[in-house]
Amino acid sequence: MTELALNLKDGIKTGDKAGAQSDDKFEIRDYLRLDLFPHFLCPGCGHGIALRALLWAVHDLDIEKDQLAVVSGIGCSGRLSAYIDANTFHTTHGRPIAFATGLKLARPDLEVIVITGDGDCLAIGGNHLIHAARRNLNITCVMMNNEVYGMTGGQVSPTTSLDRFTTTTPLGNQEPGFDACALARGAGATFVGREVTLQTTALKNLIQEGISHDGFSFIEVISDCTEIYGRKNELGSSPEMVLSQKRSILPKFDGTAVDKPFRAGNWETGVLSRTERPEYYQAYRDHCHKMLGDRSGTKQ
Ligand SMILES: Cc1ncc(C[n+]2csc(CCOP(=O)(O)OP(=O)(O)O)c2C)c(N)n1
Ligand code: SF4
Repeated sequence: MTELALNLKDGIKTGDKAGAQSDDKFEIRDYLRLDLFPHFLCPGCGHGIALRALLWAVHDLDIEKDQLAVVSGIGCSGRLSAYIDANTFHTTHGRPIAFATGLKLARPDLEVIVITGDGDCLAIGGNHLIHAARRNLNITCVMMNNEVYGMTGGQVSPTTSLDRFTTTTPLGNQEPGFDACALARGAGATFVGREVTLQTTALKNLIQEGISHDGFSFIEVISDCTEIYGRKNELGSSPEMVLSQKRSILPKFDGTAVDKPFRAGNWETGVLSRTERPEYYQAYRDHCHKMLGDRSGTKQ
């Protein structure tokens, strides 16, 4: 895939490092397509804070815009890629990891980041998540978990907490929610972490570590759908919702939560697991060289 083909949106300046424009001080505006503003997020939506943390991490890692590719699915979370001034792909519902996999294999030089939601990533896209984790390709998946299908009006999702009201659970949800981090870790993700939007600096640092990790990184952002989920469950205003995130953090990760139904009120945060094993692109390349030999065709 050519670089030209990657620059789907107008406005990206090749070789432009936004940090250079602002004396290395992070200015979110340097990374946004301001011509698309005003953005569509509801006031107080946690996804906006998550986007800021992600772009701040990109800034601190000195990733040039033309080296960054952000792939997203469909949802309020999925819509975020459109606002990022880099190579962006707004793909189909549940498929951003599949698109990102093809992109990374074709252009391993790019920093490939997936933005997805709990519905996009764990329901329709669940298969892609587990196989990407198994493969250990060097991409970073940032999943924004607001426990609901926000964009389509608030249907139940795989992470909806027990007894919560959604448009499809009018009497309260009775399905135990998913622990996405446990799933990703079990499937083989070599970097797994979770953070709440209230702790934006910690979230930025976590995303930064995930991007720096050589292998499949899965980061769950505890986000808030204030307008639909919050309103329907009488969870209060946006500040009240983010403050309740903080009360839901467990003081220390002891590994036992994996066996319990995952629900609001027992989140382990920070880096939950980090392991080393061969990264897929490099391992596949080395294997091909071994089997097919170098350019002279000699097997090694
Ligand atoms: C194949 C397909 N099925 C269903 C939809 C409708 N749809 C759009 S977004 C969405 C859910 C998004 O929820 P989530 O990923 O949690 O993102 P959020 O909006 O909460 O950020 C659904 C079901 C679709 N666009 N395509
Ligand atoms: S519907 Fe919910 S998730 Fe979507 S922008 Fe509004 S608050 Fe955010």
